[in-house]
Amino acid sequence: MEIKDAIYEVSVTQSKFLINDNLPQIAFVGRSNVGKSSLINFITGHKSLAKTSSTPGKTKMINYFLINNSFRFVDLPGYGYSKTGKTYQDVWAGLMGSYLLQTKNLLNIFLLLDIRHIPSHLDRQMIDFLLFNNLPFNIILTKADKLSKSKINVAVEQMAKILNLRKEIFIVTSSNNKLGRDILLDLIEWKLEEFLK
Ligand SMILES: Nc1nc2c(ncn2[C@@H]2O[C@H](COP(=O)(O)OP(=O)(O)OP(=O)(O)O)[C@@H](O)[C@H]2O)c(=O)[nH]1
Ligand SMILES: [Mg+2]
Repeated sequence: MEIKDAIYEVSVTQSKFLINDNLPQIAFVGRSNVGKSSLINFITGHKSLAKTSSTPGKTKMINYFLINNSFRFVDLPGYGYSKTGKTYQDVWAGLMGSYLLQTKNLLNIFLLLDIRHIPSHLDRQMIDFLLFNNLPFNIILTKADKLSKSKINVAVEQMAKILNLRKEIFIVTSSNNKLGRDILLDLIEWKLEEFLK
């Protein structure tokens, strides 16, 4: 699949404004700073489509991007970062939960984990949430450029074991080294074909 167009559409902070039209959506979730916005820019080939930052908590809203005029990428706020204490956490929990449960044409969720770190309590909660609600997802391991090739394989094995998930649902990526784009695009294409059947 080729990405011809990628356009920023709208940002949403309240669940009543969530987009629920006929177009399928693909969501990117994960803790703050894991690389969601960078991955969206890498996959679409648009350097500054989604705003990135080395300071955690950059993406605070749900951002919708229209791709090829036929589906959407959705950049969700990162979790696990709280500047203002509990309230901020509560806001994302509410909005994130609403998004994941209320979006009808949610084709797939990409849950991002840093390949170097053991999943946090919140990552595990997110995985449990996805499994419990029977939502389709893959785990994207980000920042693979930080590990040597041999260590990447070990990390995938370890993650699968720790999380008790099949190895097949893990996809290794690096936005910096441009790794994993074709696999992701093939998967998205396949999901879109299934949706249109
Ligand atoms: N080494 C390396 N750094 C990366 C990679 N992807 C993202 N980063 C860096 O990680 C930091 C966070 O990236 P973002 O894409 O803004 O992360 P995010 O998940 O969108 O963060 P929030 O919006 O805060 O939830 C930035 O400094 C990026 O440059 C990668 O593949 N390799
Ligand atoms: Mg972001």
